[in-house]
Amino acid sequence: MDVGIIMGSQSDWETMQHASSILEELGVAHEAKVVSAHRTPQRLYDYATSAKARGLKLIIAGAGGAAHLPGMAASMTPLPVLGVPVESKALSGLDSLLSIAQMPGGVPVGTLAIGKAGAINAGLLAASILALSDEALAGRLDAWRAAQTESVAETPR
Ligand code: RP5
Repeated sequence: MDVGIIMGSQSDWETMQHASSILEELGVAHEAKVVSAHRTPQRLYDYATSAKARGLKLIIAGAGGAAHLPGMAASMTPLPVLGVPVESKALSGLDSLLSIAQMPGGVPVGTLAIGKAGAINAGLLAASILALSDEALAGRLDAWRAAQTESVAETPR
């Protein structure tokens, strides 16, 4: 398993499934788990502290509102953590974005855009990081990008 996708709630899966789909498309081995910083702190501790030893290379963490999950995970693992701010009901994800992006110097979280776009880009970014040491994956990623470029019509329909 190369990538661990974690999310604060079952309700985040609607967003985070897009990270999973991209990794699936690119043939990157991954797992997805619900791990809440607030409701299941022991599960978070166990997940983050064992991630590297289990062989994970990178974590994608999505959460909404008071979104502590990515930052807390980053504090307990040396693996790169990509954070996805999930769109919240009260503040449309601005709270999630600021919670995830505004980490103190010393504990980095690579923060993506709010919602679906952020989840897709977290998957693509994870793939491009892993592709640095995986030529076959680099080839699949190049093909994915070429197909995306090809799909953009020059003339609007
Ligand atoms: C956060 O609270 C989760 O990441 C989720 O985005 C948000 C709402 O969770 P639920 O009340 O839907 O479980 O911890």
